Amino acid sequence: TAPPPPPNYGVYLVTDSTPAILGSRDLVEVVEAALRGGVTCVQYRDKTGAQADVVATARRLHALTQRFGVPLLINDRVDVAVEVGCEGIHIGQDDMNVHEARKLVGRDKIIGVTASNADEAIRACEDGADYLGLGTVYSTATKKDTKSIIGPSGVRAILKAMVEAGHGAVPAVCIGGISNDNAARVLAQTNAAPAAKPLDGVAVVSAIIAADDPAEAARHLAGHIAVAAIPL
Ligand code: TZP
Ligand code: MG
Repeated sequence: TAPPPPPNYGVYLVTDSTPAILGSRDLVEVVEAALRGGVTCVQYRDKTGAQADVVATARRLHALTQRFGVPLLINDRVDVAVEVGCEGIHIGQDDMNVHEARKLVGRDKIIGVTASNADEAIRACEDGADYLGLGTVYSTATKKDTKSIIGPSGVRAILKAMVEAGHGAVPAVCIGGISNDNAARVLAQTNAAPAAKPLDGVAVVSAIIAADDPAEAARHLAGHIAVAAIPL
């Protein structure tokens, strides 16, 4: 069979199951609303759930994302992705490396890597990452990460370094503290001419998962992406 089309990373939703962000709602229902609103890619991120629960939720999410024709990636837990047979994984700098992950998931799955500087980004590209998440852009309660706050200028610098190292074709999104209030500004600052390479989208957690109306939040973000001339 033909390989699946390359994913659209425009409005990239990363999930969070903690009460502080999800509240008492059902994650799968929130993700369904977000998909109706226009989310183009979903990463299931659960750092603490028991394996059996995470596998069960991942299966429900995968049934849902398949209905919408959107890829489902699993954060860190490569074994879950393999068991569920979803489209790929996302790993950070402290997780297994891309080579090991590739052996486990296979050639046809998507491997995303978080990078907070040019060295990490270029190494990930050389190791065969399929896309990069660049950040943390702004400090955020969702990830208590104070050492790698890079701002739009840091994202721009990484994109430039990627192009200079010959990896301009690797898709990239930014992540960390992106909201409906600042998304347009972040995209404008990052992609302003002469951009080495524009971002392919923005990744958010709380802007959608914690929103009163996740569908409306996703729709709003999709509007910013469209204005930034990123094809959806
Ligand atoms: N990686 C870098 S920042 C972050 C992750 C998973 C969390 C982003 O959450 P939010 O709520 O979109 O700021
Ligand atoms: Mg990780």
